[in-house]
Amino acid sequence: MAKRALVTGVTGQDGSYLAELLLEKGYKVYGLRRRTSTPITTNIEHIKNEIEFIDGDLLDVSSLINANRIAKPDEIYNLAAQSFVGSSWEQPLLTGQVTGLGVTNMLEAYRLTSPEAKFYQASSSEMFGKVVEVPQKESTPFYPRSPYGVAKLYGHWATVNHRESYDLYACSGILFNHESPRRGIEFVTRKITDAVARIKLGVQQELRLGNLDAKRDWGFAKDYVECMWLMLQQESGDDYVIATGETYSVREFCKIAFEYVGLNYEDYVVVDPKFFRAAEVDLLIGDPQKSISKLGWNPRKTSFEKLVKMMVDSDIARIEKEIR
Ligand code: NDP
Ligand code: GDR
Repeated sequence: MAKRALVTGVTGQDGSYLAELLLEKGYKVYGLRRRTSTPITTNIEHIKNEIEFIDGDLLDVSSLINANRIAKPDEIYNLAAQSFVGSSWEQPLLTGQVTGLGVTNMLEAYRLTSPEAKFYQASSSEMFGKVVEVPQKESTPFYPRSPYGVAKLYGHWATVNHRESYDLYACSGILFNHESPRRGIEFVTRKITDAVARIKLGVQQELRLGNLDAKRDWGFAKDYVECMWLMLQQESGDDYVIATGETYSVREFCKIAFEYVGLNYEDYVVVDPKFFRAAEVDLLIGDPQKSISKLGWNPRKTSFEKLVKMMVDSDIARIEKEIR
């Protein structure tokens, strides 16, 4: 019998790579999808006929119970969230409801409907926020610096608490930034590679960014979804930091991306205070030791430079088609 997985956030970057991975492994994949007036399914266009979609929203617990009843999942991956840190200051309540309380809605639907399933919660390195310890690991104290980070921390503890209260197999994956050609255009990496492509092709003149000195531990999303799956193949649920163990600044990302197409970032990047954050996370660098030793995961499959180049190549190909 094929295993059954329920994936929320299936239209997003991670949801699309995870759905691909699960389909490759022979799973029957159910994707929770919100109703929108103009659906954008670019990330899953190539596999949309293989996914069974169920309409639902993290804010509507009855839709989540319904999704569990239809999917009868062996594994549940809760990837849905208001995931953009920048927007979380503009929509703090929505972020709290979706990214925070939405997790409890999912956990309750899971507990009441499919308690035998294994549950994955998409937690975040943003929960570490202010630098307390370097590198950050599972035992590092949390100090979130945005409404998003605060909401994710609630979701993390809700997951741990459900595991401990009801003896459920629930995992919290504390994932550091991971990127890909499918990354949302508002995130800094994709904003940079999209701009590099447009500037190279002569359809954009400059790139306006905020804090160039912020440092992130950036990995490749396709490698990271493997870890989500691995977490649900163990004997019991646990929490894991997923990271590469390397950190680079936004400035370094720009330098490599522009240099790759023969340009100097200093000629095009303009610092615009409009993109500064009310509170910044200056430095993230994760310690992936536990995921290496317990899950057998390889954090160095895709190098930083390879990731940057892959994203630039993909944006150049896309924009060439657009302007042709
Ligand atoms: P995306 O922003 O690409 O995807 C978010 C997904 O959530 C989309 O499918 C979106 O649907 C869905 N969604 C948003 N609101 C709701 C809602 N109210 N009900 C149901 N679905 C909703 O995120 P990523 O793929 O990058 O990230 C996946 C998860 O991992 C997120 O929870 C994110 O916070 C977390 N995370 C991500 C990291 C990263 O570096 N990428 C690192 C650490 C954690 P729609 O298409 O309709 O908007
Ligand atoms: P982040 O990703 O906040 O780390 O959250 P983002 O790419 O938005 O920002 C990374 C860093 O770049 C700086 N920055 C800018 N950011 C954006 N978006 N736009 C700019 O113009 C810009 N200029 C500089 C930011 O200040 C920040 O320091 C991502 C999301 O995927 C979360 O959902 C996830 O939980 C975390 O990664 C881990």
